[in-house]
Amino acid sequence: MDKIIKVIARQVFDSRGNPTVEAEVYSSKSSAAAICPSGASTGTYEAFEKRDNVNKRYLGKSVFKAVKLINSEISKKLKGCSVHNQEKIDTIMINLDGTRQKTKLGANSILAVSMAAKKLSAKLKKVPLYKTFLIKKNFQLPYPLMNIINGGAHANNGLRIQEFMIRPDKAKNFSDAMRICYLVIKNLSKIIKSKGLSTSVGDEGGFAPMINNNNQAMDLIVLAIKKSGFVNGRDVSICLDVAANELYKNKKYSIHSKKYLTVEESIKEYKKIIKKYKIRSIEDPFAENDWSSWSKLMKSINDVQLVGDDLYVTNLERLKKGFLNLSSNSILIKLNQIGTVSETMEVIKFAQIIGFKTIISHRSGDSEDTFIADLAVGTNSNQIKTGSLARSERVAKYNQLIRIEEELGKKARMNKLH
Ligand code: 2PG
Ligand code: MG
Repeated sequence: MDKIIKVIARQVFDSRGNPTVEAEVYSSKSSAAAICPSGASTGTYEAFEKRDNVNKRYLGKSVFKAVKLINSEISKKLKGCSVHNQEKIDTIMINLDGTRQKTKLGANSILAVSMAAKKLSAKLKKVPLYKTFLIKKNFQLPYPLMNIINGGAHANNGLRIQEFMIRPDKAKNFSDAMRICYLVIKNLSKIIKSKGLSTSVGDEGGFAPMINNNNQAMDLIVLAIKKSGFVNGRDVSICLDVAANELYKNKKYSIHSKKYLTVEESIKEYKKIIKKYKIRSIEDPFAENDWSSWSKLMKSINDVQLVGDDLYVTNLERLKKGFLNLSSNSILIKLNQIGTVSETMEVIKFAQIIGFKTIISHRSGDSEDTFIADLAVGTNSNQIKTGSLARSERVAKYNQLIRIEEELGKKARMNKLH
């Protein structure tokens, strides 16, 4: 039996330059490491991210306490446990923590260990990581949701909506999906430049030009799609992450302009832009506790993917509530919102049983770790959201999917959108 002999951790840095946790799990034969990502527009109900807070040497952001907990308590508890028993490993850590939101150990320490153990198990079994999740054959590649214009908390341009994404709906395979996105992004760059705007990028690799009007951003994307020889809404579609938690005050929303509108008025505006820009997917259109507005929107639109991110925070209880309330039809999956691989798998399984689309996602603060690319294929998740074709921490996930597609060869299939 392959047993864990020790776990060690260290403080490394994420793509925003902030400290984060890397954990390395050892058996007698081998070891594997994983890095925990970190969000900016976080939901209230996410699992807790442990930072030192008082350590002025790192502006309070260091993670030495989390690292120490892994090196001492977690390592001691996991010693002797089978590397291949992921549920047991995760349960031991969940129990050791003992809190609802993992506030004692921190989800950043627990998740880094959980992912590293999963990687080590695959390595020892000599199988690719993606083959160790739900699906054992007939693997499907996800559609990329590429965030090509950044706003909200991910840029400082004043754009209300956080993410303007494209999805290559008519892609024949994953490499073709990459080619389509590549063309649109390169044309978008030219268009932005020709308007005298900056082509520098935001936290997720999308352009962050100094424009502050949602429609202006979408006009640029429509033009780029057209210039690339594609039809908006058919070959490529525009998808949004509103991250509406950040735009909510006194039951009103400032999504569509700086002005705060009622829910009814906001829905009216949503319907207008859905029609005008042929938007196929909207994530977090309303705030995390505003369940009734989600259901109102669900009832008033057809054929649009409504994705719960801050609403569900990859949490089974919240997903069940959303299902019963008819709040959405899709869920964004982020490992560090819940804190272990096993709990993430439980949520994905349930979501797929109730007919929700599962979309695997990066965080705005991410790393070279490509775990989520394998997770997307290994769960036949419909889409993956991992930024634009810029910044290596984003591109790394896409490159891993290209490798997986190549390895699957003729057996590789693209997921189905409808
Ligand atoms: C989101 C994510 C990832 P963050 O809101 O979907 O794009 O952002 O990691 O900042 O929460
Ligand atoms: Mg989101």
